[in-house]
Amino acid sequence: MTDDPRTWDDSLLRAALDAHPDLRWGPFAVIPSTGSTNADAADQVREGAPEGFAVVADEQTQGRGRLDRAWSSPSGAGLAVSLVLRPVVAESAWGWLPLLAGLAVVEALQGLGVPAALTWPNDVMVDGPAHDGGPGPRKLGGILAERVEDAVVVGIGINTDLDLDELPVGRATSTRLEGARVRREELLVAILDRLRDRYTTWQLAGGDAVRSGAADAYAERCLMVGRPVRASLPGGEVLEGTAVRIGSDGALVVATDDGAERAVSAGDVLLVR
Ligand code: BT5
Repeated sequence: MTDDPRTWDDSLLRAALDAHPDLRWGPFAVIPSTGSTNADAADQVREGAPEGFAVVADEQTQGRGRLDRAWSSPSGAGLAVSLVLRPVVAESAWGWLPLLAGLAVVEALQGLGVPAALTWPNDVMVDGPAHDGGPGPRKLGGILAERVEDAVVVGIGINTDLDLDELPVGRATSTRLEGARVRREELLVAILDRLRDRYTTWQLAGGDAVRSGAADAYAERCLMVGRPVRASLPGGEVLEGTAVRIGSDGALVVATDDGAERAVSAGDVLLVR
């Protein structure tokens, strides 16, 4: 075992997995460097990869964010993992998958002492101003869920050991900068543990996130609910109001000044201070 958190340690991963014999994730492909773990997992889906297959990389050279944005994954400084899911519930409910993943990540981080929270749809944040003094909240991680054939690839990126001078954008942060000592191998297993629980309960509820308890759990951890937000909608419209709740379909419900409620199911939403 190595003490250097930037050196991936398979024995730590194995020990963490052994401590959770019911986890039922895997097989795992752990690779030193790749373009994007989501792209790799998508290739594996096309080759018939089973539910639970996971690709983990120490470094990504072409990490992807949502809406064609880039995700920075310098070597050893973050967790980059993509999971293959083949849900058995109706496809109309699959929009919840990235939210379930975000919820599981936040629950795992909170369990490790990191004060993480969500902003809609699935940014993993820490409340408070940016390290450079600009507006927050600070971004610790993100989720990219992509449909590939009859599966969904859920990609999770979390900054663990990035230092101040390595932050890709002013609003970024890392578990280390938040004062927590988190090993990527253990964080991975903690996330897989929470995600298995949320995903199984959701499937047992037929994909109903309200009945499975995920919708309430998500809203409790969402920094936006009850606060003013500005949403940039796909057609170019900008909507301002107060986020009031998460809809049963996973949309963010925004109340505008005239008292009307609009469900935002796509686009970018920011907190307004
Ligand atoms: C996301 O996109 O937040 C989803 C990120 C998903 C990354 C994982 S890593 C494993 C898997 N394989 C992949 O190729 N991707 C997934 P989005 O909400 O679009 O945020 C992207 C924006 O966040 C960028 O435009 C930057 O402003 C900022 N950003 C980029 N890298 C960052 C980082 N490491 N930490 C914080 N912010 C970052």
